[in-house]
Amino acid sequence: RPGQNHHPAGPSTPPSSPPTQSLSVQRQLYERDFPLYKQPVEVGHFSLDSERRFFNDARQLRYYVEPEKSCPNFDLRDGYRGRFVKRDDRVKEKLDHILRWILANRSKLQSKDTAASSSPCALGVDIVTWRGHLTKLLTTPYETREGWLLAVTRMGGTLYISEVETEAARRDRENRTERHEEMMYWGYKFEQYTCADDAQSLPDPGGVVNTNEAFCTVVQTRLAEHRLLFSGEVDCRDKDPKAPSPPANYIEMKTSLEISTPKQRSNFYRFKLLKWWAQSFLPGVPRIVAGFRDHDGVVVSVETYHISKISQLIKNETNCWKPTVCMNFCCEFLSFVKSVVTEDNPRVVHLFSWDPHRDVTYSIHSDSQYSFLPDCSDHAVVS
Ligand code: 0WD
Ligand code: CA
Repeated sequence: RPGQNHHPAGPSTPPSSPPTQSLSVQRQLYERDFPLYKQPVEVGHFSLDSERRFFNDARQLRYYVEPEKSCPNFDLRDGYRGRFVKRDDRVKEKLDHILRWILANRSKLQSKDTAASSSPCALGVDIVTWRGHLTKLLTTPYETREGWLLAVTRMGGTLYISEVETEAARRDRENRTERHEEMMYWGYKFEQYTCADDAQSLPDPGGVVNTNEAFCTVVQTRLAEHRLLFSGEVDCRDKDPKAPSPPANYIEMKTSLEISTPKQRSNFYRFKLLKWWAQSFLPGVPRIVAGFRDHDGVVVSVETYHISKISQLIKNETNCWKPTVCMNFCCEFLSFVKSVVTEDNPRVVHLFSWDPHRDVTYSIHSDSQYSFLPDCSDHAVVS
């Protein structure tokens, strides 16, 4: 392969030299001090209704209601046939909802200095993306099974990052077993058992589960020199009116197989808690409520995990993941992207590609199937 490797933490590249061609994912390269990660600030939110329509408000935000018993016996299979409307996951929405939110809330973004000065960056942020895409970057140094494709376009000085489904992921999606399809429902059903529509009411386990519905927070933060704006789906909030302001009052709901052997416990810490930690740490969601279920989809216990305590929890685990490796890799990837994607053009996509046990590489595409931003002459796309 031509070109050199982008060296993390190496001497900084002079601005005139050509960008490097690849980025290494090896963990030991990222074992250094934790990078600066500013406390994420919620700058807005939006809702998607039962028909996946966008609303610039919090109508889909739900309220957590603690289960009556520590062993609640929730039946997660209930309603799978008959009271379930599943989002069409063949439809790729790319960044469309975030772009709509930005159009409706531009004024909240332009910070005083960018609005007044001649900053080359119109939005005042370097990176716009989904939280889920950043989660994939954080977990990459520890991922051994699934690769990813991330499309990147520079427009108005800001880099937009949108995932492209890999061939392997498409095959997996098209060949899911009936059992797997049903198990994907269980997580949503658990939310229905524990979340109410307002602070005064109770959950309604007899209602319909509709996975088109979503409440998404939009947060701003900074990872080292990278100013980030991203959105992530939030399951519910603390119903106490005295709870802290968002995102500190948000709660992430999860389900997992009950842990009955040391092997299961170790796998849970090494693999599942990594994904849970990365996903909630990014937007500053402080708590996860986990429902542990048996093989028949019955929740046998409920436990709360505080994100700030997870790194302590895993410290005694051998061969475990390190938060600093996750954050340093993500930071280095964003620097790599910035050095590569210099052309400011909504029609140009740099497609970054990674497969387990390989380096990150990229290819360049103009006016291709990968384009995901509206052209200036094409306002219809997001209006
Ligand atoms: O363009 C894309 N490739 C995707 C866009 C893939 C996945 C989601 N989305 C959009 C959807 O609009 C969704 O509402 O992003 C939103 C969620 O974004 P996120 O928070 O950045 O995604 P992530 O952190 O991966 O998932 C958060 C939750 C999931 O909760 P669990 O506990 O399972 O991690 O969002 C839900 C799911 O409840 N979710 C989805 N909902 C609808 N369609 C999808 C999906 N494809 N993926 C995850
Ligand atoms: Ca969840």
